Amino acid sequence: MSPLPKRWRVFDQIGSTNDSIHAAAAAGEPEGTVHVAHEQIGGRGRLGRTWWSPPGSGLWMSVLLRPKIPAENAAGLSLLAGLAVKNGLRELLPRSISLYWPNDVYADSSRKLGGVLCEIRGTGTPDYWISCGVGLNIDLRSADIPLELRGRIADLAELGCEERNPIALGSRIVEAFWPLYERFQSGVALPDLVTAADLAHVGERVRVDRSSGGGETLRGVVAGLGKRGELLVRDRSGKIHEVLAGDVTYEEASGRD
Ligand code: BT5
Repeated sequence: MSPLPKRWRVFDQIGSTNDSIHAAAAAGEPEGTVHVAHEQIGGRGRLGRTWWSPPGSGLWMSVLLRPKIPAENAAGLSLLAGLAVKNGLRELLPRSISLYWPNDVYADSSRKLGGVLCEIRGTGTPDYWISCGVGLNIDLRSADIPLELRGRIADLAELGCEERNPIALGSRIVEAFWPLYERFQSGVALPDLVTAADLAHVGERVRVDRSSGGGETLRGVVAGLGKRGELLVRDRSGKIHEVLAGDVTYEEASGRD
């Protein structure tokens, strides 16, 4: 059986559960420690973005991972966590939701339901940990949705999910994650765990902004996943590029980031 987390801690209000997991990790807490908050007032996404986490409306959860694989191979864990969200919710939803590289879960092609933020800290293998944060909108009906998110987000309630308890939903996701995580650590390549059928965007046109690394914008079509979880993008000349970082925009759905 998978070592399901025994250590769940629930906060009423917190800055970010990713931060509290980092603090717990620094204090020596074991792998599998899980923090869930009713509300986050400093929830964050990637690249300094804000993650809106209103009270009682979603699952705001972080899991402490202490992977045994080299830190440079751990980037794929974010996508594995996204797959765990998709798989963990499968039985609760009338139709499946969409997973987009590197960390997004969408209700349909343009409305975001949730996201994953894996942050790595420490001094390198084996002395590192990951705070794996999952944000998932459960029921936003009583929340005042910020203007910039209106029409761009979705929640589980509208998709017909009757389970609204964040702990129950979080448990399903962690349960779905653990076997994937163990197989990944035992050497199974990421594309064998996250297949083309799991990804919503294979064949879609994509634009990758690589300006933060000093590179030019790349345009092409998603060809699949590389061994370490990199996005493979085929440009017009047929050349395959490996995208490890960078801001990806799927051009068939312009509202996405
Ligand atoms: C993500 O970032 O999608 C990762 C989100 C991870 C949130 C969890 S909650 C528990 C843990 N603690 C944290 O502080 N974070 C993690 P990214 O791909 O950068 O997407 C961020 C973008 O999503 C924002 O710029 C908004 O456009 C949009 N967004 C913000 N809040 C949202 C929400 N509640 N639902 C849907 N979209 C949202």
